[in-house]
Amino acid sequence: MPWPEDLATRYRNAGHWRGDVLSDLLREPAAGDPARTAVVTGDGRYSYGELDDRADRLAAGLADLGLEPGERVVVALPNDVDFVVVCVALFRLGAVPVLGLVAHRRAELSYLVRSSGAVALVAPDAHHGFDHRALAGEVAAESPTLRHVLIAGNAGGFTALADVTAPPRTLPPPEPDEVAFFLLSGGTTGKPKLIPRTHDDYSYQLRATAEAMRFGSGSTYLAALPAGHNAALGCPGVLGALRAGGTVVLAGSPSPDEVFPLIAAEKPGLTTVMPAVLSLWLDTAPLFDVDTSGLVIEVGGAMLPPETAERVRTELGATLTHWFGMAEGFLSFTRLDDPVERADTSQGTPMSPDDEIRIVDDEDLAVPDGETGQLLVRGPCVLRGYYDVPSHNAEVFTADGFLRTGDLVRRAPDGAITVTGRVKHTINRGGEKISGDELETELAAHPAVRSVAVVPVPDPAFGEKTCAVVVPDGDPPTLAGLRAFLADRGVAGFKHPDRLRVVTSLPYTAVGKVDRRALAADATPEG
Ligand code: J2J
Repeated sequence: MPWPEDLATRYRNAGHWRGDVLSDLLREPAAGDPARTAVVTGDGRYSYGELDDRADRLAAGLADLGLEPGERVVVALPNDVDFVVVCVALFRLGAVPVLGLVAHRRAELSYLVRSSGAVALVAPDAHHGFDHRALAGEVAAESPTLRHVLIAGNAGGFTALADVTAPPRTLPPPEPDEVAFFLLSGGTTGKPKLIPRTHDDYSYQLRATAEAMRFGSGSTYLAALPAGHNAALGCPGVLGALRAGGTVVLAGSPSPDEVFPLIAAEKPGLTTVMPAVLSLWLDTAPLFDVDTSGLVIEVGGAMLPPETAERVRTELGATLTHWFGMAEGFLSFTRLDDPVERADTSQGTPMSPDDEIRIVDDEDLAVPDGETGQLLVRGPCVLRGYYDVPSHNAEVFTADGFLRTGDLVRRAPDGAITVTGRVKHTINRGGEKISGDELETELAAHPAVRSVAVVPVPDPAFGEKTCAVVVPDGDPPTLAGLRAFLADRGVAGFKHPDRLRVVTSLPYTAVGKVDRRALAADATPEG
């Protein structure tokens, strides 16, 4: 779904889209200063020269395996150097990464393969004690389009990523307006959809966010969130740091045990977190006694309590910027020079001067500044359609191409946006988005469930957790039973409900839809 020509011309003329392609990542620093450190992990340090060469060899090796430009490859790797090499190699080949998470299980990975028509899957052998190689086998067994399973580490019967290598060769570069990769949506209705991001649009996001965060070749970015998520990938994140010629420190998890020693050793100047992780860092920081005063912390993804923002300054001595972001491409954030109150209470202003926003009521009429309405967005990074779902697109885009975000916001007279809630059926569990429709469909398959609604419940640590409200069919199910059932169906653990409420009937609205608002209002942290 390309942008219409008039808007594309506008974005090019404004200098947003400059014809950059992501296959060029690593190239310049590798040519100018090959020994410079590009990536640091718990296990090692990798130079620009080395990674550039590895990406070239992997791209050639993948071409030899028969992978063609335009073909999709599901990548579900942890934060490790392979993630970077695989992404850049696929960009160079013109193949299209579909970025999953290492937390995804059979249900999610098979869905990503199916919905993208992927021909290959890249996974680790094991991670945090879980056997991802066996998982890859299960996905392959139910995915007829998959021709290759590539395993980072001990491949068993599959192809080892390390063996996919061939002498570097010149490959035709991708076109700037082509899809560079797919991100997974947090969802509005139905199952999460695939978000196409083009070379032009993502390069702009990487450049503009790096400039706003004053991230340059001497800077270090700490990736504590999964690199496959837009927040850690491209704001400026892992790819933006590499584009700028800086250093990326990849933490295997956002756990304080892992992150604080990395901050002490590598002194990153920038990182990204969700509020739940930030609270954990604040609570544990005294145990580590690490100097965090040089750190800029981008926080977003879920509601940030103003007290937490305040603690970032007083307890960490760090600088906070507050973000509203979505993988769909719209970003709004407070700038480094903004007054501190702005960062505590709003998510600042849109990234691009050509981002257009509308804040509307139920009839799609604009609401005045200061009043709450649904946020509609259009702009040089905002997708024009999810992949291959025309009827869904007809619902969630206006006729003139604005995306209905499903988020409720208000705008102050100075233009700053503040998120106040949402109308979409998602649960925001510590920043991880769970599609309510998807989870209800999975739960409804349980034999003891007659009908079910899932709603958020407030949680002090996560912001929100998930409550399943169930009308039983016979003996009611138990929470443990429902969780085990979902695990068996291959649904990722973060989507399993935290609470269960058994009721005799669900409330309905006047038009006959389940009244989730009433259910959510009844929900308490206890259940
Ligand atoms: C409340 N809800 C928020 C905020 C996003 C940077 C930061 C975050 C994301 C992200 C991202 C919020 N307060 N400050 O991609 O680049 C909720 C909204 C939004 C959804 C998008 C980035 N910031 N949200 O969280 O694609 O509901 O992106 O629509 O995962 O997160 O989720 P996602």
